[in-house]
Amino acid sequence: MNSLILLALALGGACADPDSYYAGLNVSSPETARTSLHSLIEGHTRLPYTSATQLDVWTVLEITDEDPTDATRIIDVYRNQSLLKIDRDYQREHSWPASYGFPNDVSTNYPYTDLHHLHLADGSYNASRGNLPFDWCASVCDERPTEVTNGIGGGTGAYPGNSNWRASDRWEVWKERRGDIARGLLYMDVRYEGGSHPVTGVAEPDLILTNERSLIVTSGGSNAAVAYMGMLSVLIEWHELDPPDLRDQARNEGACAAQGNRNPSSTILSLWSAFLRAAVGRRSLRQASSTTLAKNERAVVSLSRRPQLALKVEWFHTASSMPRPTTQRYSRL
Ligand SMILES: [Ca+2]
Ligand SMILES: [Ca+2]
Repeated sequence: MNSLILLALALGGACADPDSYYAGLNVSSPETARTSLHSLIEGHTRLPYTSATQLDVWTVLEITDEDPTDATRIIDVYRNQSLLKIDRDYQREHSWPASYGFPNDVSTNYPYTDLHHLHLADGSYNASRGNLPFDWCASVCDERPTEVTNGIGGGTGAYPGNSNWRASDRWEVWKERRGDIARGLLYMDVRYEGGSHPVTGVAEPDLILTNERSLIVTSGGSNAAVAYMGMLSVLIEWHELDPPDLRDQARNEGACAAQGNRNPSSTILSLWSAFLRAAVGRRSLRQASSTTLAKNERAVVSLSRRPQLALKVEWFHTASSMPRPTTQRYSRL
């Protein structure tokens, strides 16, 4: 029995049954879907970032990011190395940089230790990424190659290959992990909507994904009321190009077992994609008038509840590369 299952069995609770977890979802409109999703995923239990006596972020990440072929090792997110846990020669990467909205490791800071957006990362790559927004990096970029681990990664010299790419204003995640990163940030946008934690009453920031670079600024001192990260259109694209797989599911289950809430983007792919395009994108457009969605795409979403939690989603692409109108139907994974 692997470490993740042991952790889930030990902690159980809200994570035992996804259908029950999402039973309160109201999909009557994209807006109510967003609001009800937020209600379902807010109020999680905060783990300490580092603790000698309690379950902490280190322990859970070393389970969720475990090398599936060797339980004594982890695989780091950007360099794709398999590294021994006992050496702990890696760092904890805030994919939503803590400097954008929640800078300090204090006991009242929920996003700082939120497992859904934390990954284990090679220290030099973590430093190179810094707090750069995520974006495509097709020209004038430096390569940060991956290593071959379990048959994926490796190779250098040609864009995009299997490499991460960096410029002074952007970081492009390599192809196997770009969806993983995107889903963490998409979760953060919906999880943190301002207001206060429903159990502890602690004030929380409103974290918002945007395409407007001028909004993405560091926040000193304590948590910001509102903070931005991007690029929204790219992250939605990455989520769809690199959909959830067994690693994402393991991460979701492990994080939920530990802190008590799920990342819907790893569970309800179809709803999440359509919902983001319609609700997150639309809201972001209202807040930043110069923001545009990627590639002329416009979502028209129809969500309906079939028996149980099965969801039907249709949307019409207006991208020039696709027939129009095109209807795609998805069911819940
Ligand atoms: Ca992936
Ligand atoms: Ca938000």
